[in-house]
Amino acid sequence: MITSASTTLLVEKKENLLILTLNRPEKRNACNDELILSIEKVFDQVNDEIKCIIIKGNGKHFSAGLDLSELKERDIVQGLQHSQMWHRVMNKIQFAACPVVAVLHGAVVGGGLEIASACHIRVAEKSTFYALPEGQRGIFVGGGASVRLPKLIGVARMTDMMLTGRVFNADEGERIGMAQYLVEEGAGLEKGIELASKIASNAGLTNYALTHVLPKIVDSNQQEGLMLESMMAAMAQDAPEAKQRLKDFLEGRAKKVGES
Ligand code: 1HE
Repeated sequence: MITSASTTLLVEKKENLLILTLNRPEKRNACNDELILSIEKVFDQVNDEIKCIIIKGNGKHFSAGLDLSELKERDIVQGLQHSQMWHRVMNKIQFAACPVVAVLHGAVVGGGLEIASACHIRVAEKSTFYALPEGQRGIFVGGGASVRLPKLIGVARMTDMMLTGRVFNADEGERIGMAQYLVEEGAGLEKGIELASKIASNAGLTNYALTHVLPKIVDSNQQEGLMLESMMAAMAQDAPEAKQRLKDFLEGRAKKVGES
């Protein structure tokens, strides 16, 4: 059984899905070390039984980011180590054993946006807003936003958010690539579960290729990227599950594109 080390993170198993809830609503799910390390402990326990993970927030907001009350008297080395601790945990989300869906509402700011951008798919309810208040607080992002966020929204938009404190609302966020799905208030979890169930029905190797190999292809130069793609394509098509799925389609047993 997968368990949480702290009440700041709730864990619920729903068939082959795992639903994680950031649970410090009185502090707007501000992420203290206890919460971040609890996320790591849960991801360390994920086994083959779990096919997709959902992360959401309890209360009015997804997350207010780093718990600023813990950012007091760190020296430079401690600051580096703290940022690298976040990097380690965000990598565990991005390179988890299965895909991860974020369900967003309210504030998705600072470190909250870093958690969301480490996930593979983002569903946003209408109340969602995105910001990087680090710029105004006199600090810098430290949880991987400078690597992951420009891939979603572009360098210029991230720079604007930090230089000017620009806040994007849910509609704008969906248009610029923060979230792939925009849903009515309160409908995020249902949509997240619907998507997670589809993801869970894919061949494991396809999901692995998308979450572990695609990011490496994107970070490669063209020649290396194309070779990685060819190798992944060859491995995927050779798997018995792929052969069965292709046979099912050719013999009329599989769904057509667009059929649910
Ligand atoms: C907090 C935090 C926090 C709330 N750390 N305690 N993040 C920020 O700069 C965002 C700061 N937070 C806000 O702008 C607002 O709280 C919200 C817009 C997110 C929500 O507003 P609201 O009106 O719903 O809540 P609130 O009344 O502001 O906050 C409720 C309580 O949560 C209050 O504490 P209380 O004891 O007075 O009740 C707040 O102090 C507390 N709280 N946000 C600590 N962030 C890996 S590096 C990442 C770097 C960053 O993430 S920097 C960005 C930090």
